[in-house]
Amino acid sequence: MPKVSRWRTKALLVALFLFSALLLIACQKTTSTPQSIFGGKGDHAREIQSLFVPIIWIAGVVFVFVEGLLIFALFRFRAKAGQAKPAQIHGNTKLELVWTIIPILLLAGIAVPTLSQIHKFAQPAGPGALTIKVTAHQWWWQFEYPEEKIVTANELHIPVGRQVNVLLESADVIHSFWVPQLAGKQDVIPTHTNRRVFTALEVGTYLGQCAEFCGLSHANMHLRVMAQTPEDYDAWLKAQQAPAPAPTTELAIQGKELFSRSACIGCHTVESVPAARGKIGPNLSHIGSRTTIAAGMLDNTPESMAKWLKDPAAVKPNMGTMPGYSMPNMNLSDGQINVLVAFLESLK
Ligand code: HEC
Ligand SMILES: [Cu+2]
Repeated sequence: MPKVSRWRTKALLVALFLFSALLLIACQKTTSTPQSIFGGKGDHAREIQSLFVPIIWIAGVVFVFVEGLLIFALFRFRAKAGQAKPAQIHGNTKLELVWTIIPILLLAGIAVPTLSQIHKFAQPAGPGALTIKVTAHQWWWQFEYPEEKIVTANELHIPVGRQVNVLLESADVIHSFWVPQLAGKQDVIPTHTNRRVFTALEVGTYLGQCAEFCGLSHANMHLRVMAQTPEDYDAWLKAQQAPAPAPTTELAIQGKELFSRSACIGCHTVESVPAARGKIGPNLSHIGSRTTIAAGMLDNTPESMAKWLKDPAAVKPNMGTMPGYSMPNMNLSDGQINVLVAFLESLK
């Protein structure tokens, strides 16, 4: 084979490989992509999709048309050996008008619905909305329900069909609140309250993620939204408002005793322990009722709770970069961890 055509074959193979890789990425099932923006289960996410789909079609048609013309011209009008200089053309008013007016129409067609959506979603929540104050921390989320008087972390419970009015604040740097299946991204900025108003339309657990790089454990700053039927939500709310049941097992009783006189209370609030009113870490009043710990990094099991207490930085890297704000390694013995885990898991 001549050198040039061998090189061409290789280039073609590489291009084919990249193209099929791209194509195959699209073959994932939506169940394995819980953070997909498609097939949204919230009003805001659906509205975004209803904008995205027509725009991607318009952009796709323009792309294929323009690239097609380009490739056609490249081959059709290629200079040939011995060819005379072709005719030189300067300006064509008709053509220029056409290729100015068509993009104006296309862009206007995109801008009008986009701007009206932006306006619509900037509106304050309607009456009867559930207000939740979200405070983003490096690297976890606090959820405060001011009217219901509860504080929890990392797992946001909301009733389906009721508008939620999420007020976003940051305790440190810029974060971004994003639950793709429910609503679009919203930046969370220190010293400023942002708002994201949306309604979950179907019962389910929706994964979210901080979407603005906020430090070295940014990728470990997950959240979950549990959209529940109004009845299930009310039951959850009642349980959160009530004090956690007093520990009954010997281990858990010892754990409560140890917790009450440890540094834990300087950083964590537990309603049933009067001395524990710390605000630096997540509120642990009902930590036993959460499905995950450490902002969604671990399932909430006694084993993973023990792992966390043994060395938080081994679970969530770079915790130690902010002494006083992140959970330190408390150098606990296995016995101490054992009783603390029993106590924490009893806080249903
Ligand atoms: C200097 C403050 C500080 C101290 C002391 C501290 N913690 Fe923490 N703790 C935190 C912070 C901050 C987090 C959140 C870390 C993250 O997820 O990024 C946390 C997270 C946790 C979590 C996971 C909570 C959740 O919602 O995922 C548990 C459980 C916990 N701490 C228990 C304890 C116990 C028990 C002690 C005492 C032995 C203790 N902490 C001492 C600051 C502290
Ligand atoms: Cu982040």
